[in-house]
Amino acid sequence: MVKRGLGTLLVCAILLVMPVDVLRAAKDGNYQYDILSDGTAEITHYYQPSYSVDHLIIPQTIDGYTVTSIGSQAFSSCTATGIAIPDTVTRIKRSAFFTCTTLESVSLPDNLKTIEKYAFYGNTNLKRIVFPDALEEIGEQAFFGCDMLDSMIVPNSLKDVAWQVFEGCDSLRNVYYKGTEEEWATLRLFRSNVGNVEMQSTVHYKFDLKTGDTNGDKTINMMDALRLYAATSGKISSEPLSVMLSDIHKDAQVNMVDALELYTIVSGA
Ligand SMILES: [Ca+2]
Ligand SMILES: [Ca+2]
Repeated sequence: MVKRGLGTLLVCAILLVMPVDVLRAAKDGNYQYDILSDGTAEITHYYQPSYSVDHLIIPQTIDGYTVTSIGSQAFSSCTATGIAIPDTVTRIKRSAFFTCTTLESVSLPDNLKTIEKYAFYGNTNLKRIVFPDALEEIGEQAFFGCDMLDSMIVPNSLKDVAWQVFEGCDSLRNVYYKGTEEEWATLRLFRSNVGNVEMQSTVHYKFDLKTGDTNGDKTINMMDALRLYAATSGKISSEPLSVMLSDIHKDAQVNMVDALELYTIVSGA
């Protein structure tokens, strides 16, 4: 009787430690994933292929399930130079892209709300980052040691910033903030950083350059498409800001494909 009681207790204990929001796990190609309780998918592991992948585009759906979450450590030590995360993703979990030391550019999803702790920790080649307008929180040391990061765009939707998010980002020089100076002061983005990241970088307030507005005149038209074409075909030297905001095709690289896509959009073709 006691034995049976213990058995029941053990089963209960096992059920208690099982994650309740995961219905089942599966694998499709290079991606291992869990199906969450809302019927969407979380990528839990990426199996790197034997051939090198330069620019990795993470799919919006796997086996018909919409990808909404990048799981803990899913892409840690990934060797791609660019990664595009689909707009369906709202959460990037702890250490998801931990020490991806070859990663130079990442395209974050438009609907991203949360970047958990250590998410991009030690991405020593990451140069720029555009945080999307939906972003609300960034966890501790999320970009710790990204020592090539030189500029970033920060939305005023961001409210919750943990400590030492940009510790060791010694190359950071320009922060383009979409809010006011007063909002910036309450955000405390560089909270608890030990180094002098805050002192050496300039914050530009009320930044409102839109994606695709490559000449910065507040409208997006054929002139922008032509300018982007010229920039990506080497006819004019590209400006960092318009480059940062010209990944129309969202594959973590700015090239002639983006110019053609912008041309198609503005010409209504
Ligand atoms: Ca324009
Ligand atoms: Ca692109």
